[in-house]
Amino acid sequence: MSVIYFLSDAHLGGDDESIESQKRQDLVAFIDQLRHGDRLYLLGDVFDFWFDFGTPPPANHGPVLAALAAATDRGASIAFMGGNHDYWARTARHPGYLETIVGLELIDDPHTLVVEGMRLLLCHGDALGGTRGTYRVVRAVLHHPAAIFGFRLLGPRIGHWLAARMSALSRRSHRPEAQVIHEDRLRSAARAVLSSDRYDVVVAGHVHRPELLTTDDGIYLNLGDWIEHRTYGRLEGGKLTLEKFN
Ligand SMILES: [Mn+2]
Repeated sequence: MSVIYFLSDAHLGGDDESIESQKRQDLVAFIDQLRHGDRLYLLGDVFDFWFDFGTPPPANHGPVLAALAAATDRGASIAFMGGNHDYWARTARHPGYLETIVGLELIDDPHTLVVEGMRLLLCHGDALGGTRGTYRVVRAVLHHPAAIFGFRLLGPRIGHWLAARMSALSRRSHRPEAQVIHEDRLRSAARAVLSSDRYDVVVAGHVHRPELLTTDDGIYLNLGDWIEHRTYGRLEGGKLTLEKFN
């Protein structure tokens, strides 16, 4: 029987090599378990930065990309949703590397999935319930075709350098108090979606805190991350679980 998996927030390439090599190795082992007919939903920030410059991707992503390509070759299907760090899988008029070479299917955020009558809302989490304040503007700019076109012109060398600076800045601004606010906000947004009665399940990532919450209105699953927790979602026979890779 085929299984559906959900995973997000590995932030590949975002840490020191000592941490990265273990993250990669575990993720490759996880992907290698996918069988014909299985489906994997990558729900954002799998890469700490992904922008399709139309050139080969950074070499450190090689093992994971090869594992993903091998999985699609043996008949697993893999959907990729961009997060706030790796939204830019398609930066030109034509499909990019992840689609053409790796064989992933690009999906929008949010994405509706219906499995045996179960209605799931899949999202990364940074925009569920609407964006606010400065981030609303930043996200709109970063998703704008003109900005993407301009960034693509910078090329991979300058582009990756800039992205690494931005990523380091955003990491420094993650205070624990702010983290709890983000978690609460996302949970509230998910509960609002569930109470609307249009969905039975909301699956998100982004806040790096694994959580499986069952309410009268449905289920909220947060996938956690692949940095500290190595957690992922699993759906089989109508049963949704939060799993930990070991
Ligand atoms: Mn994120």
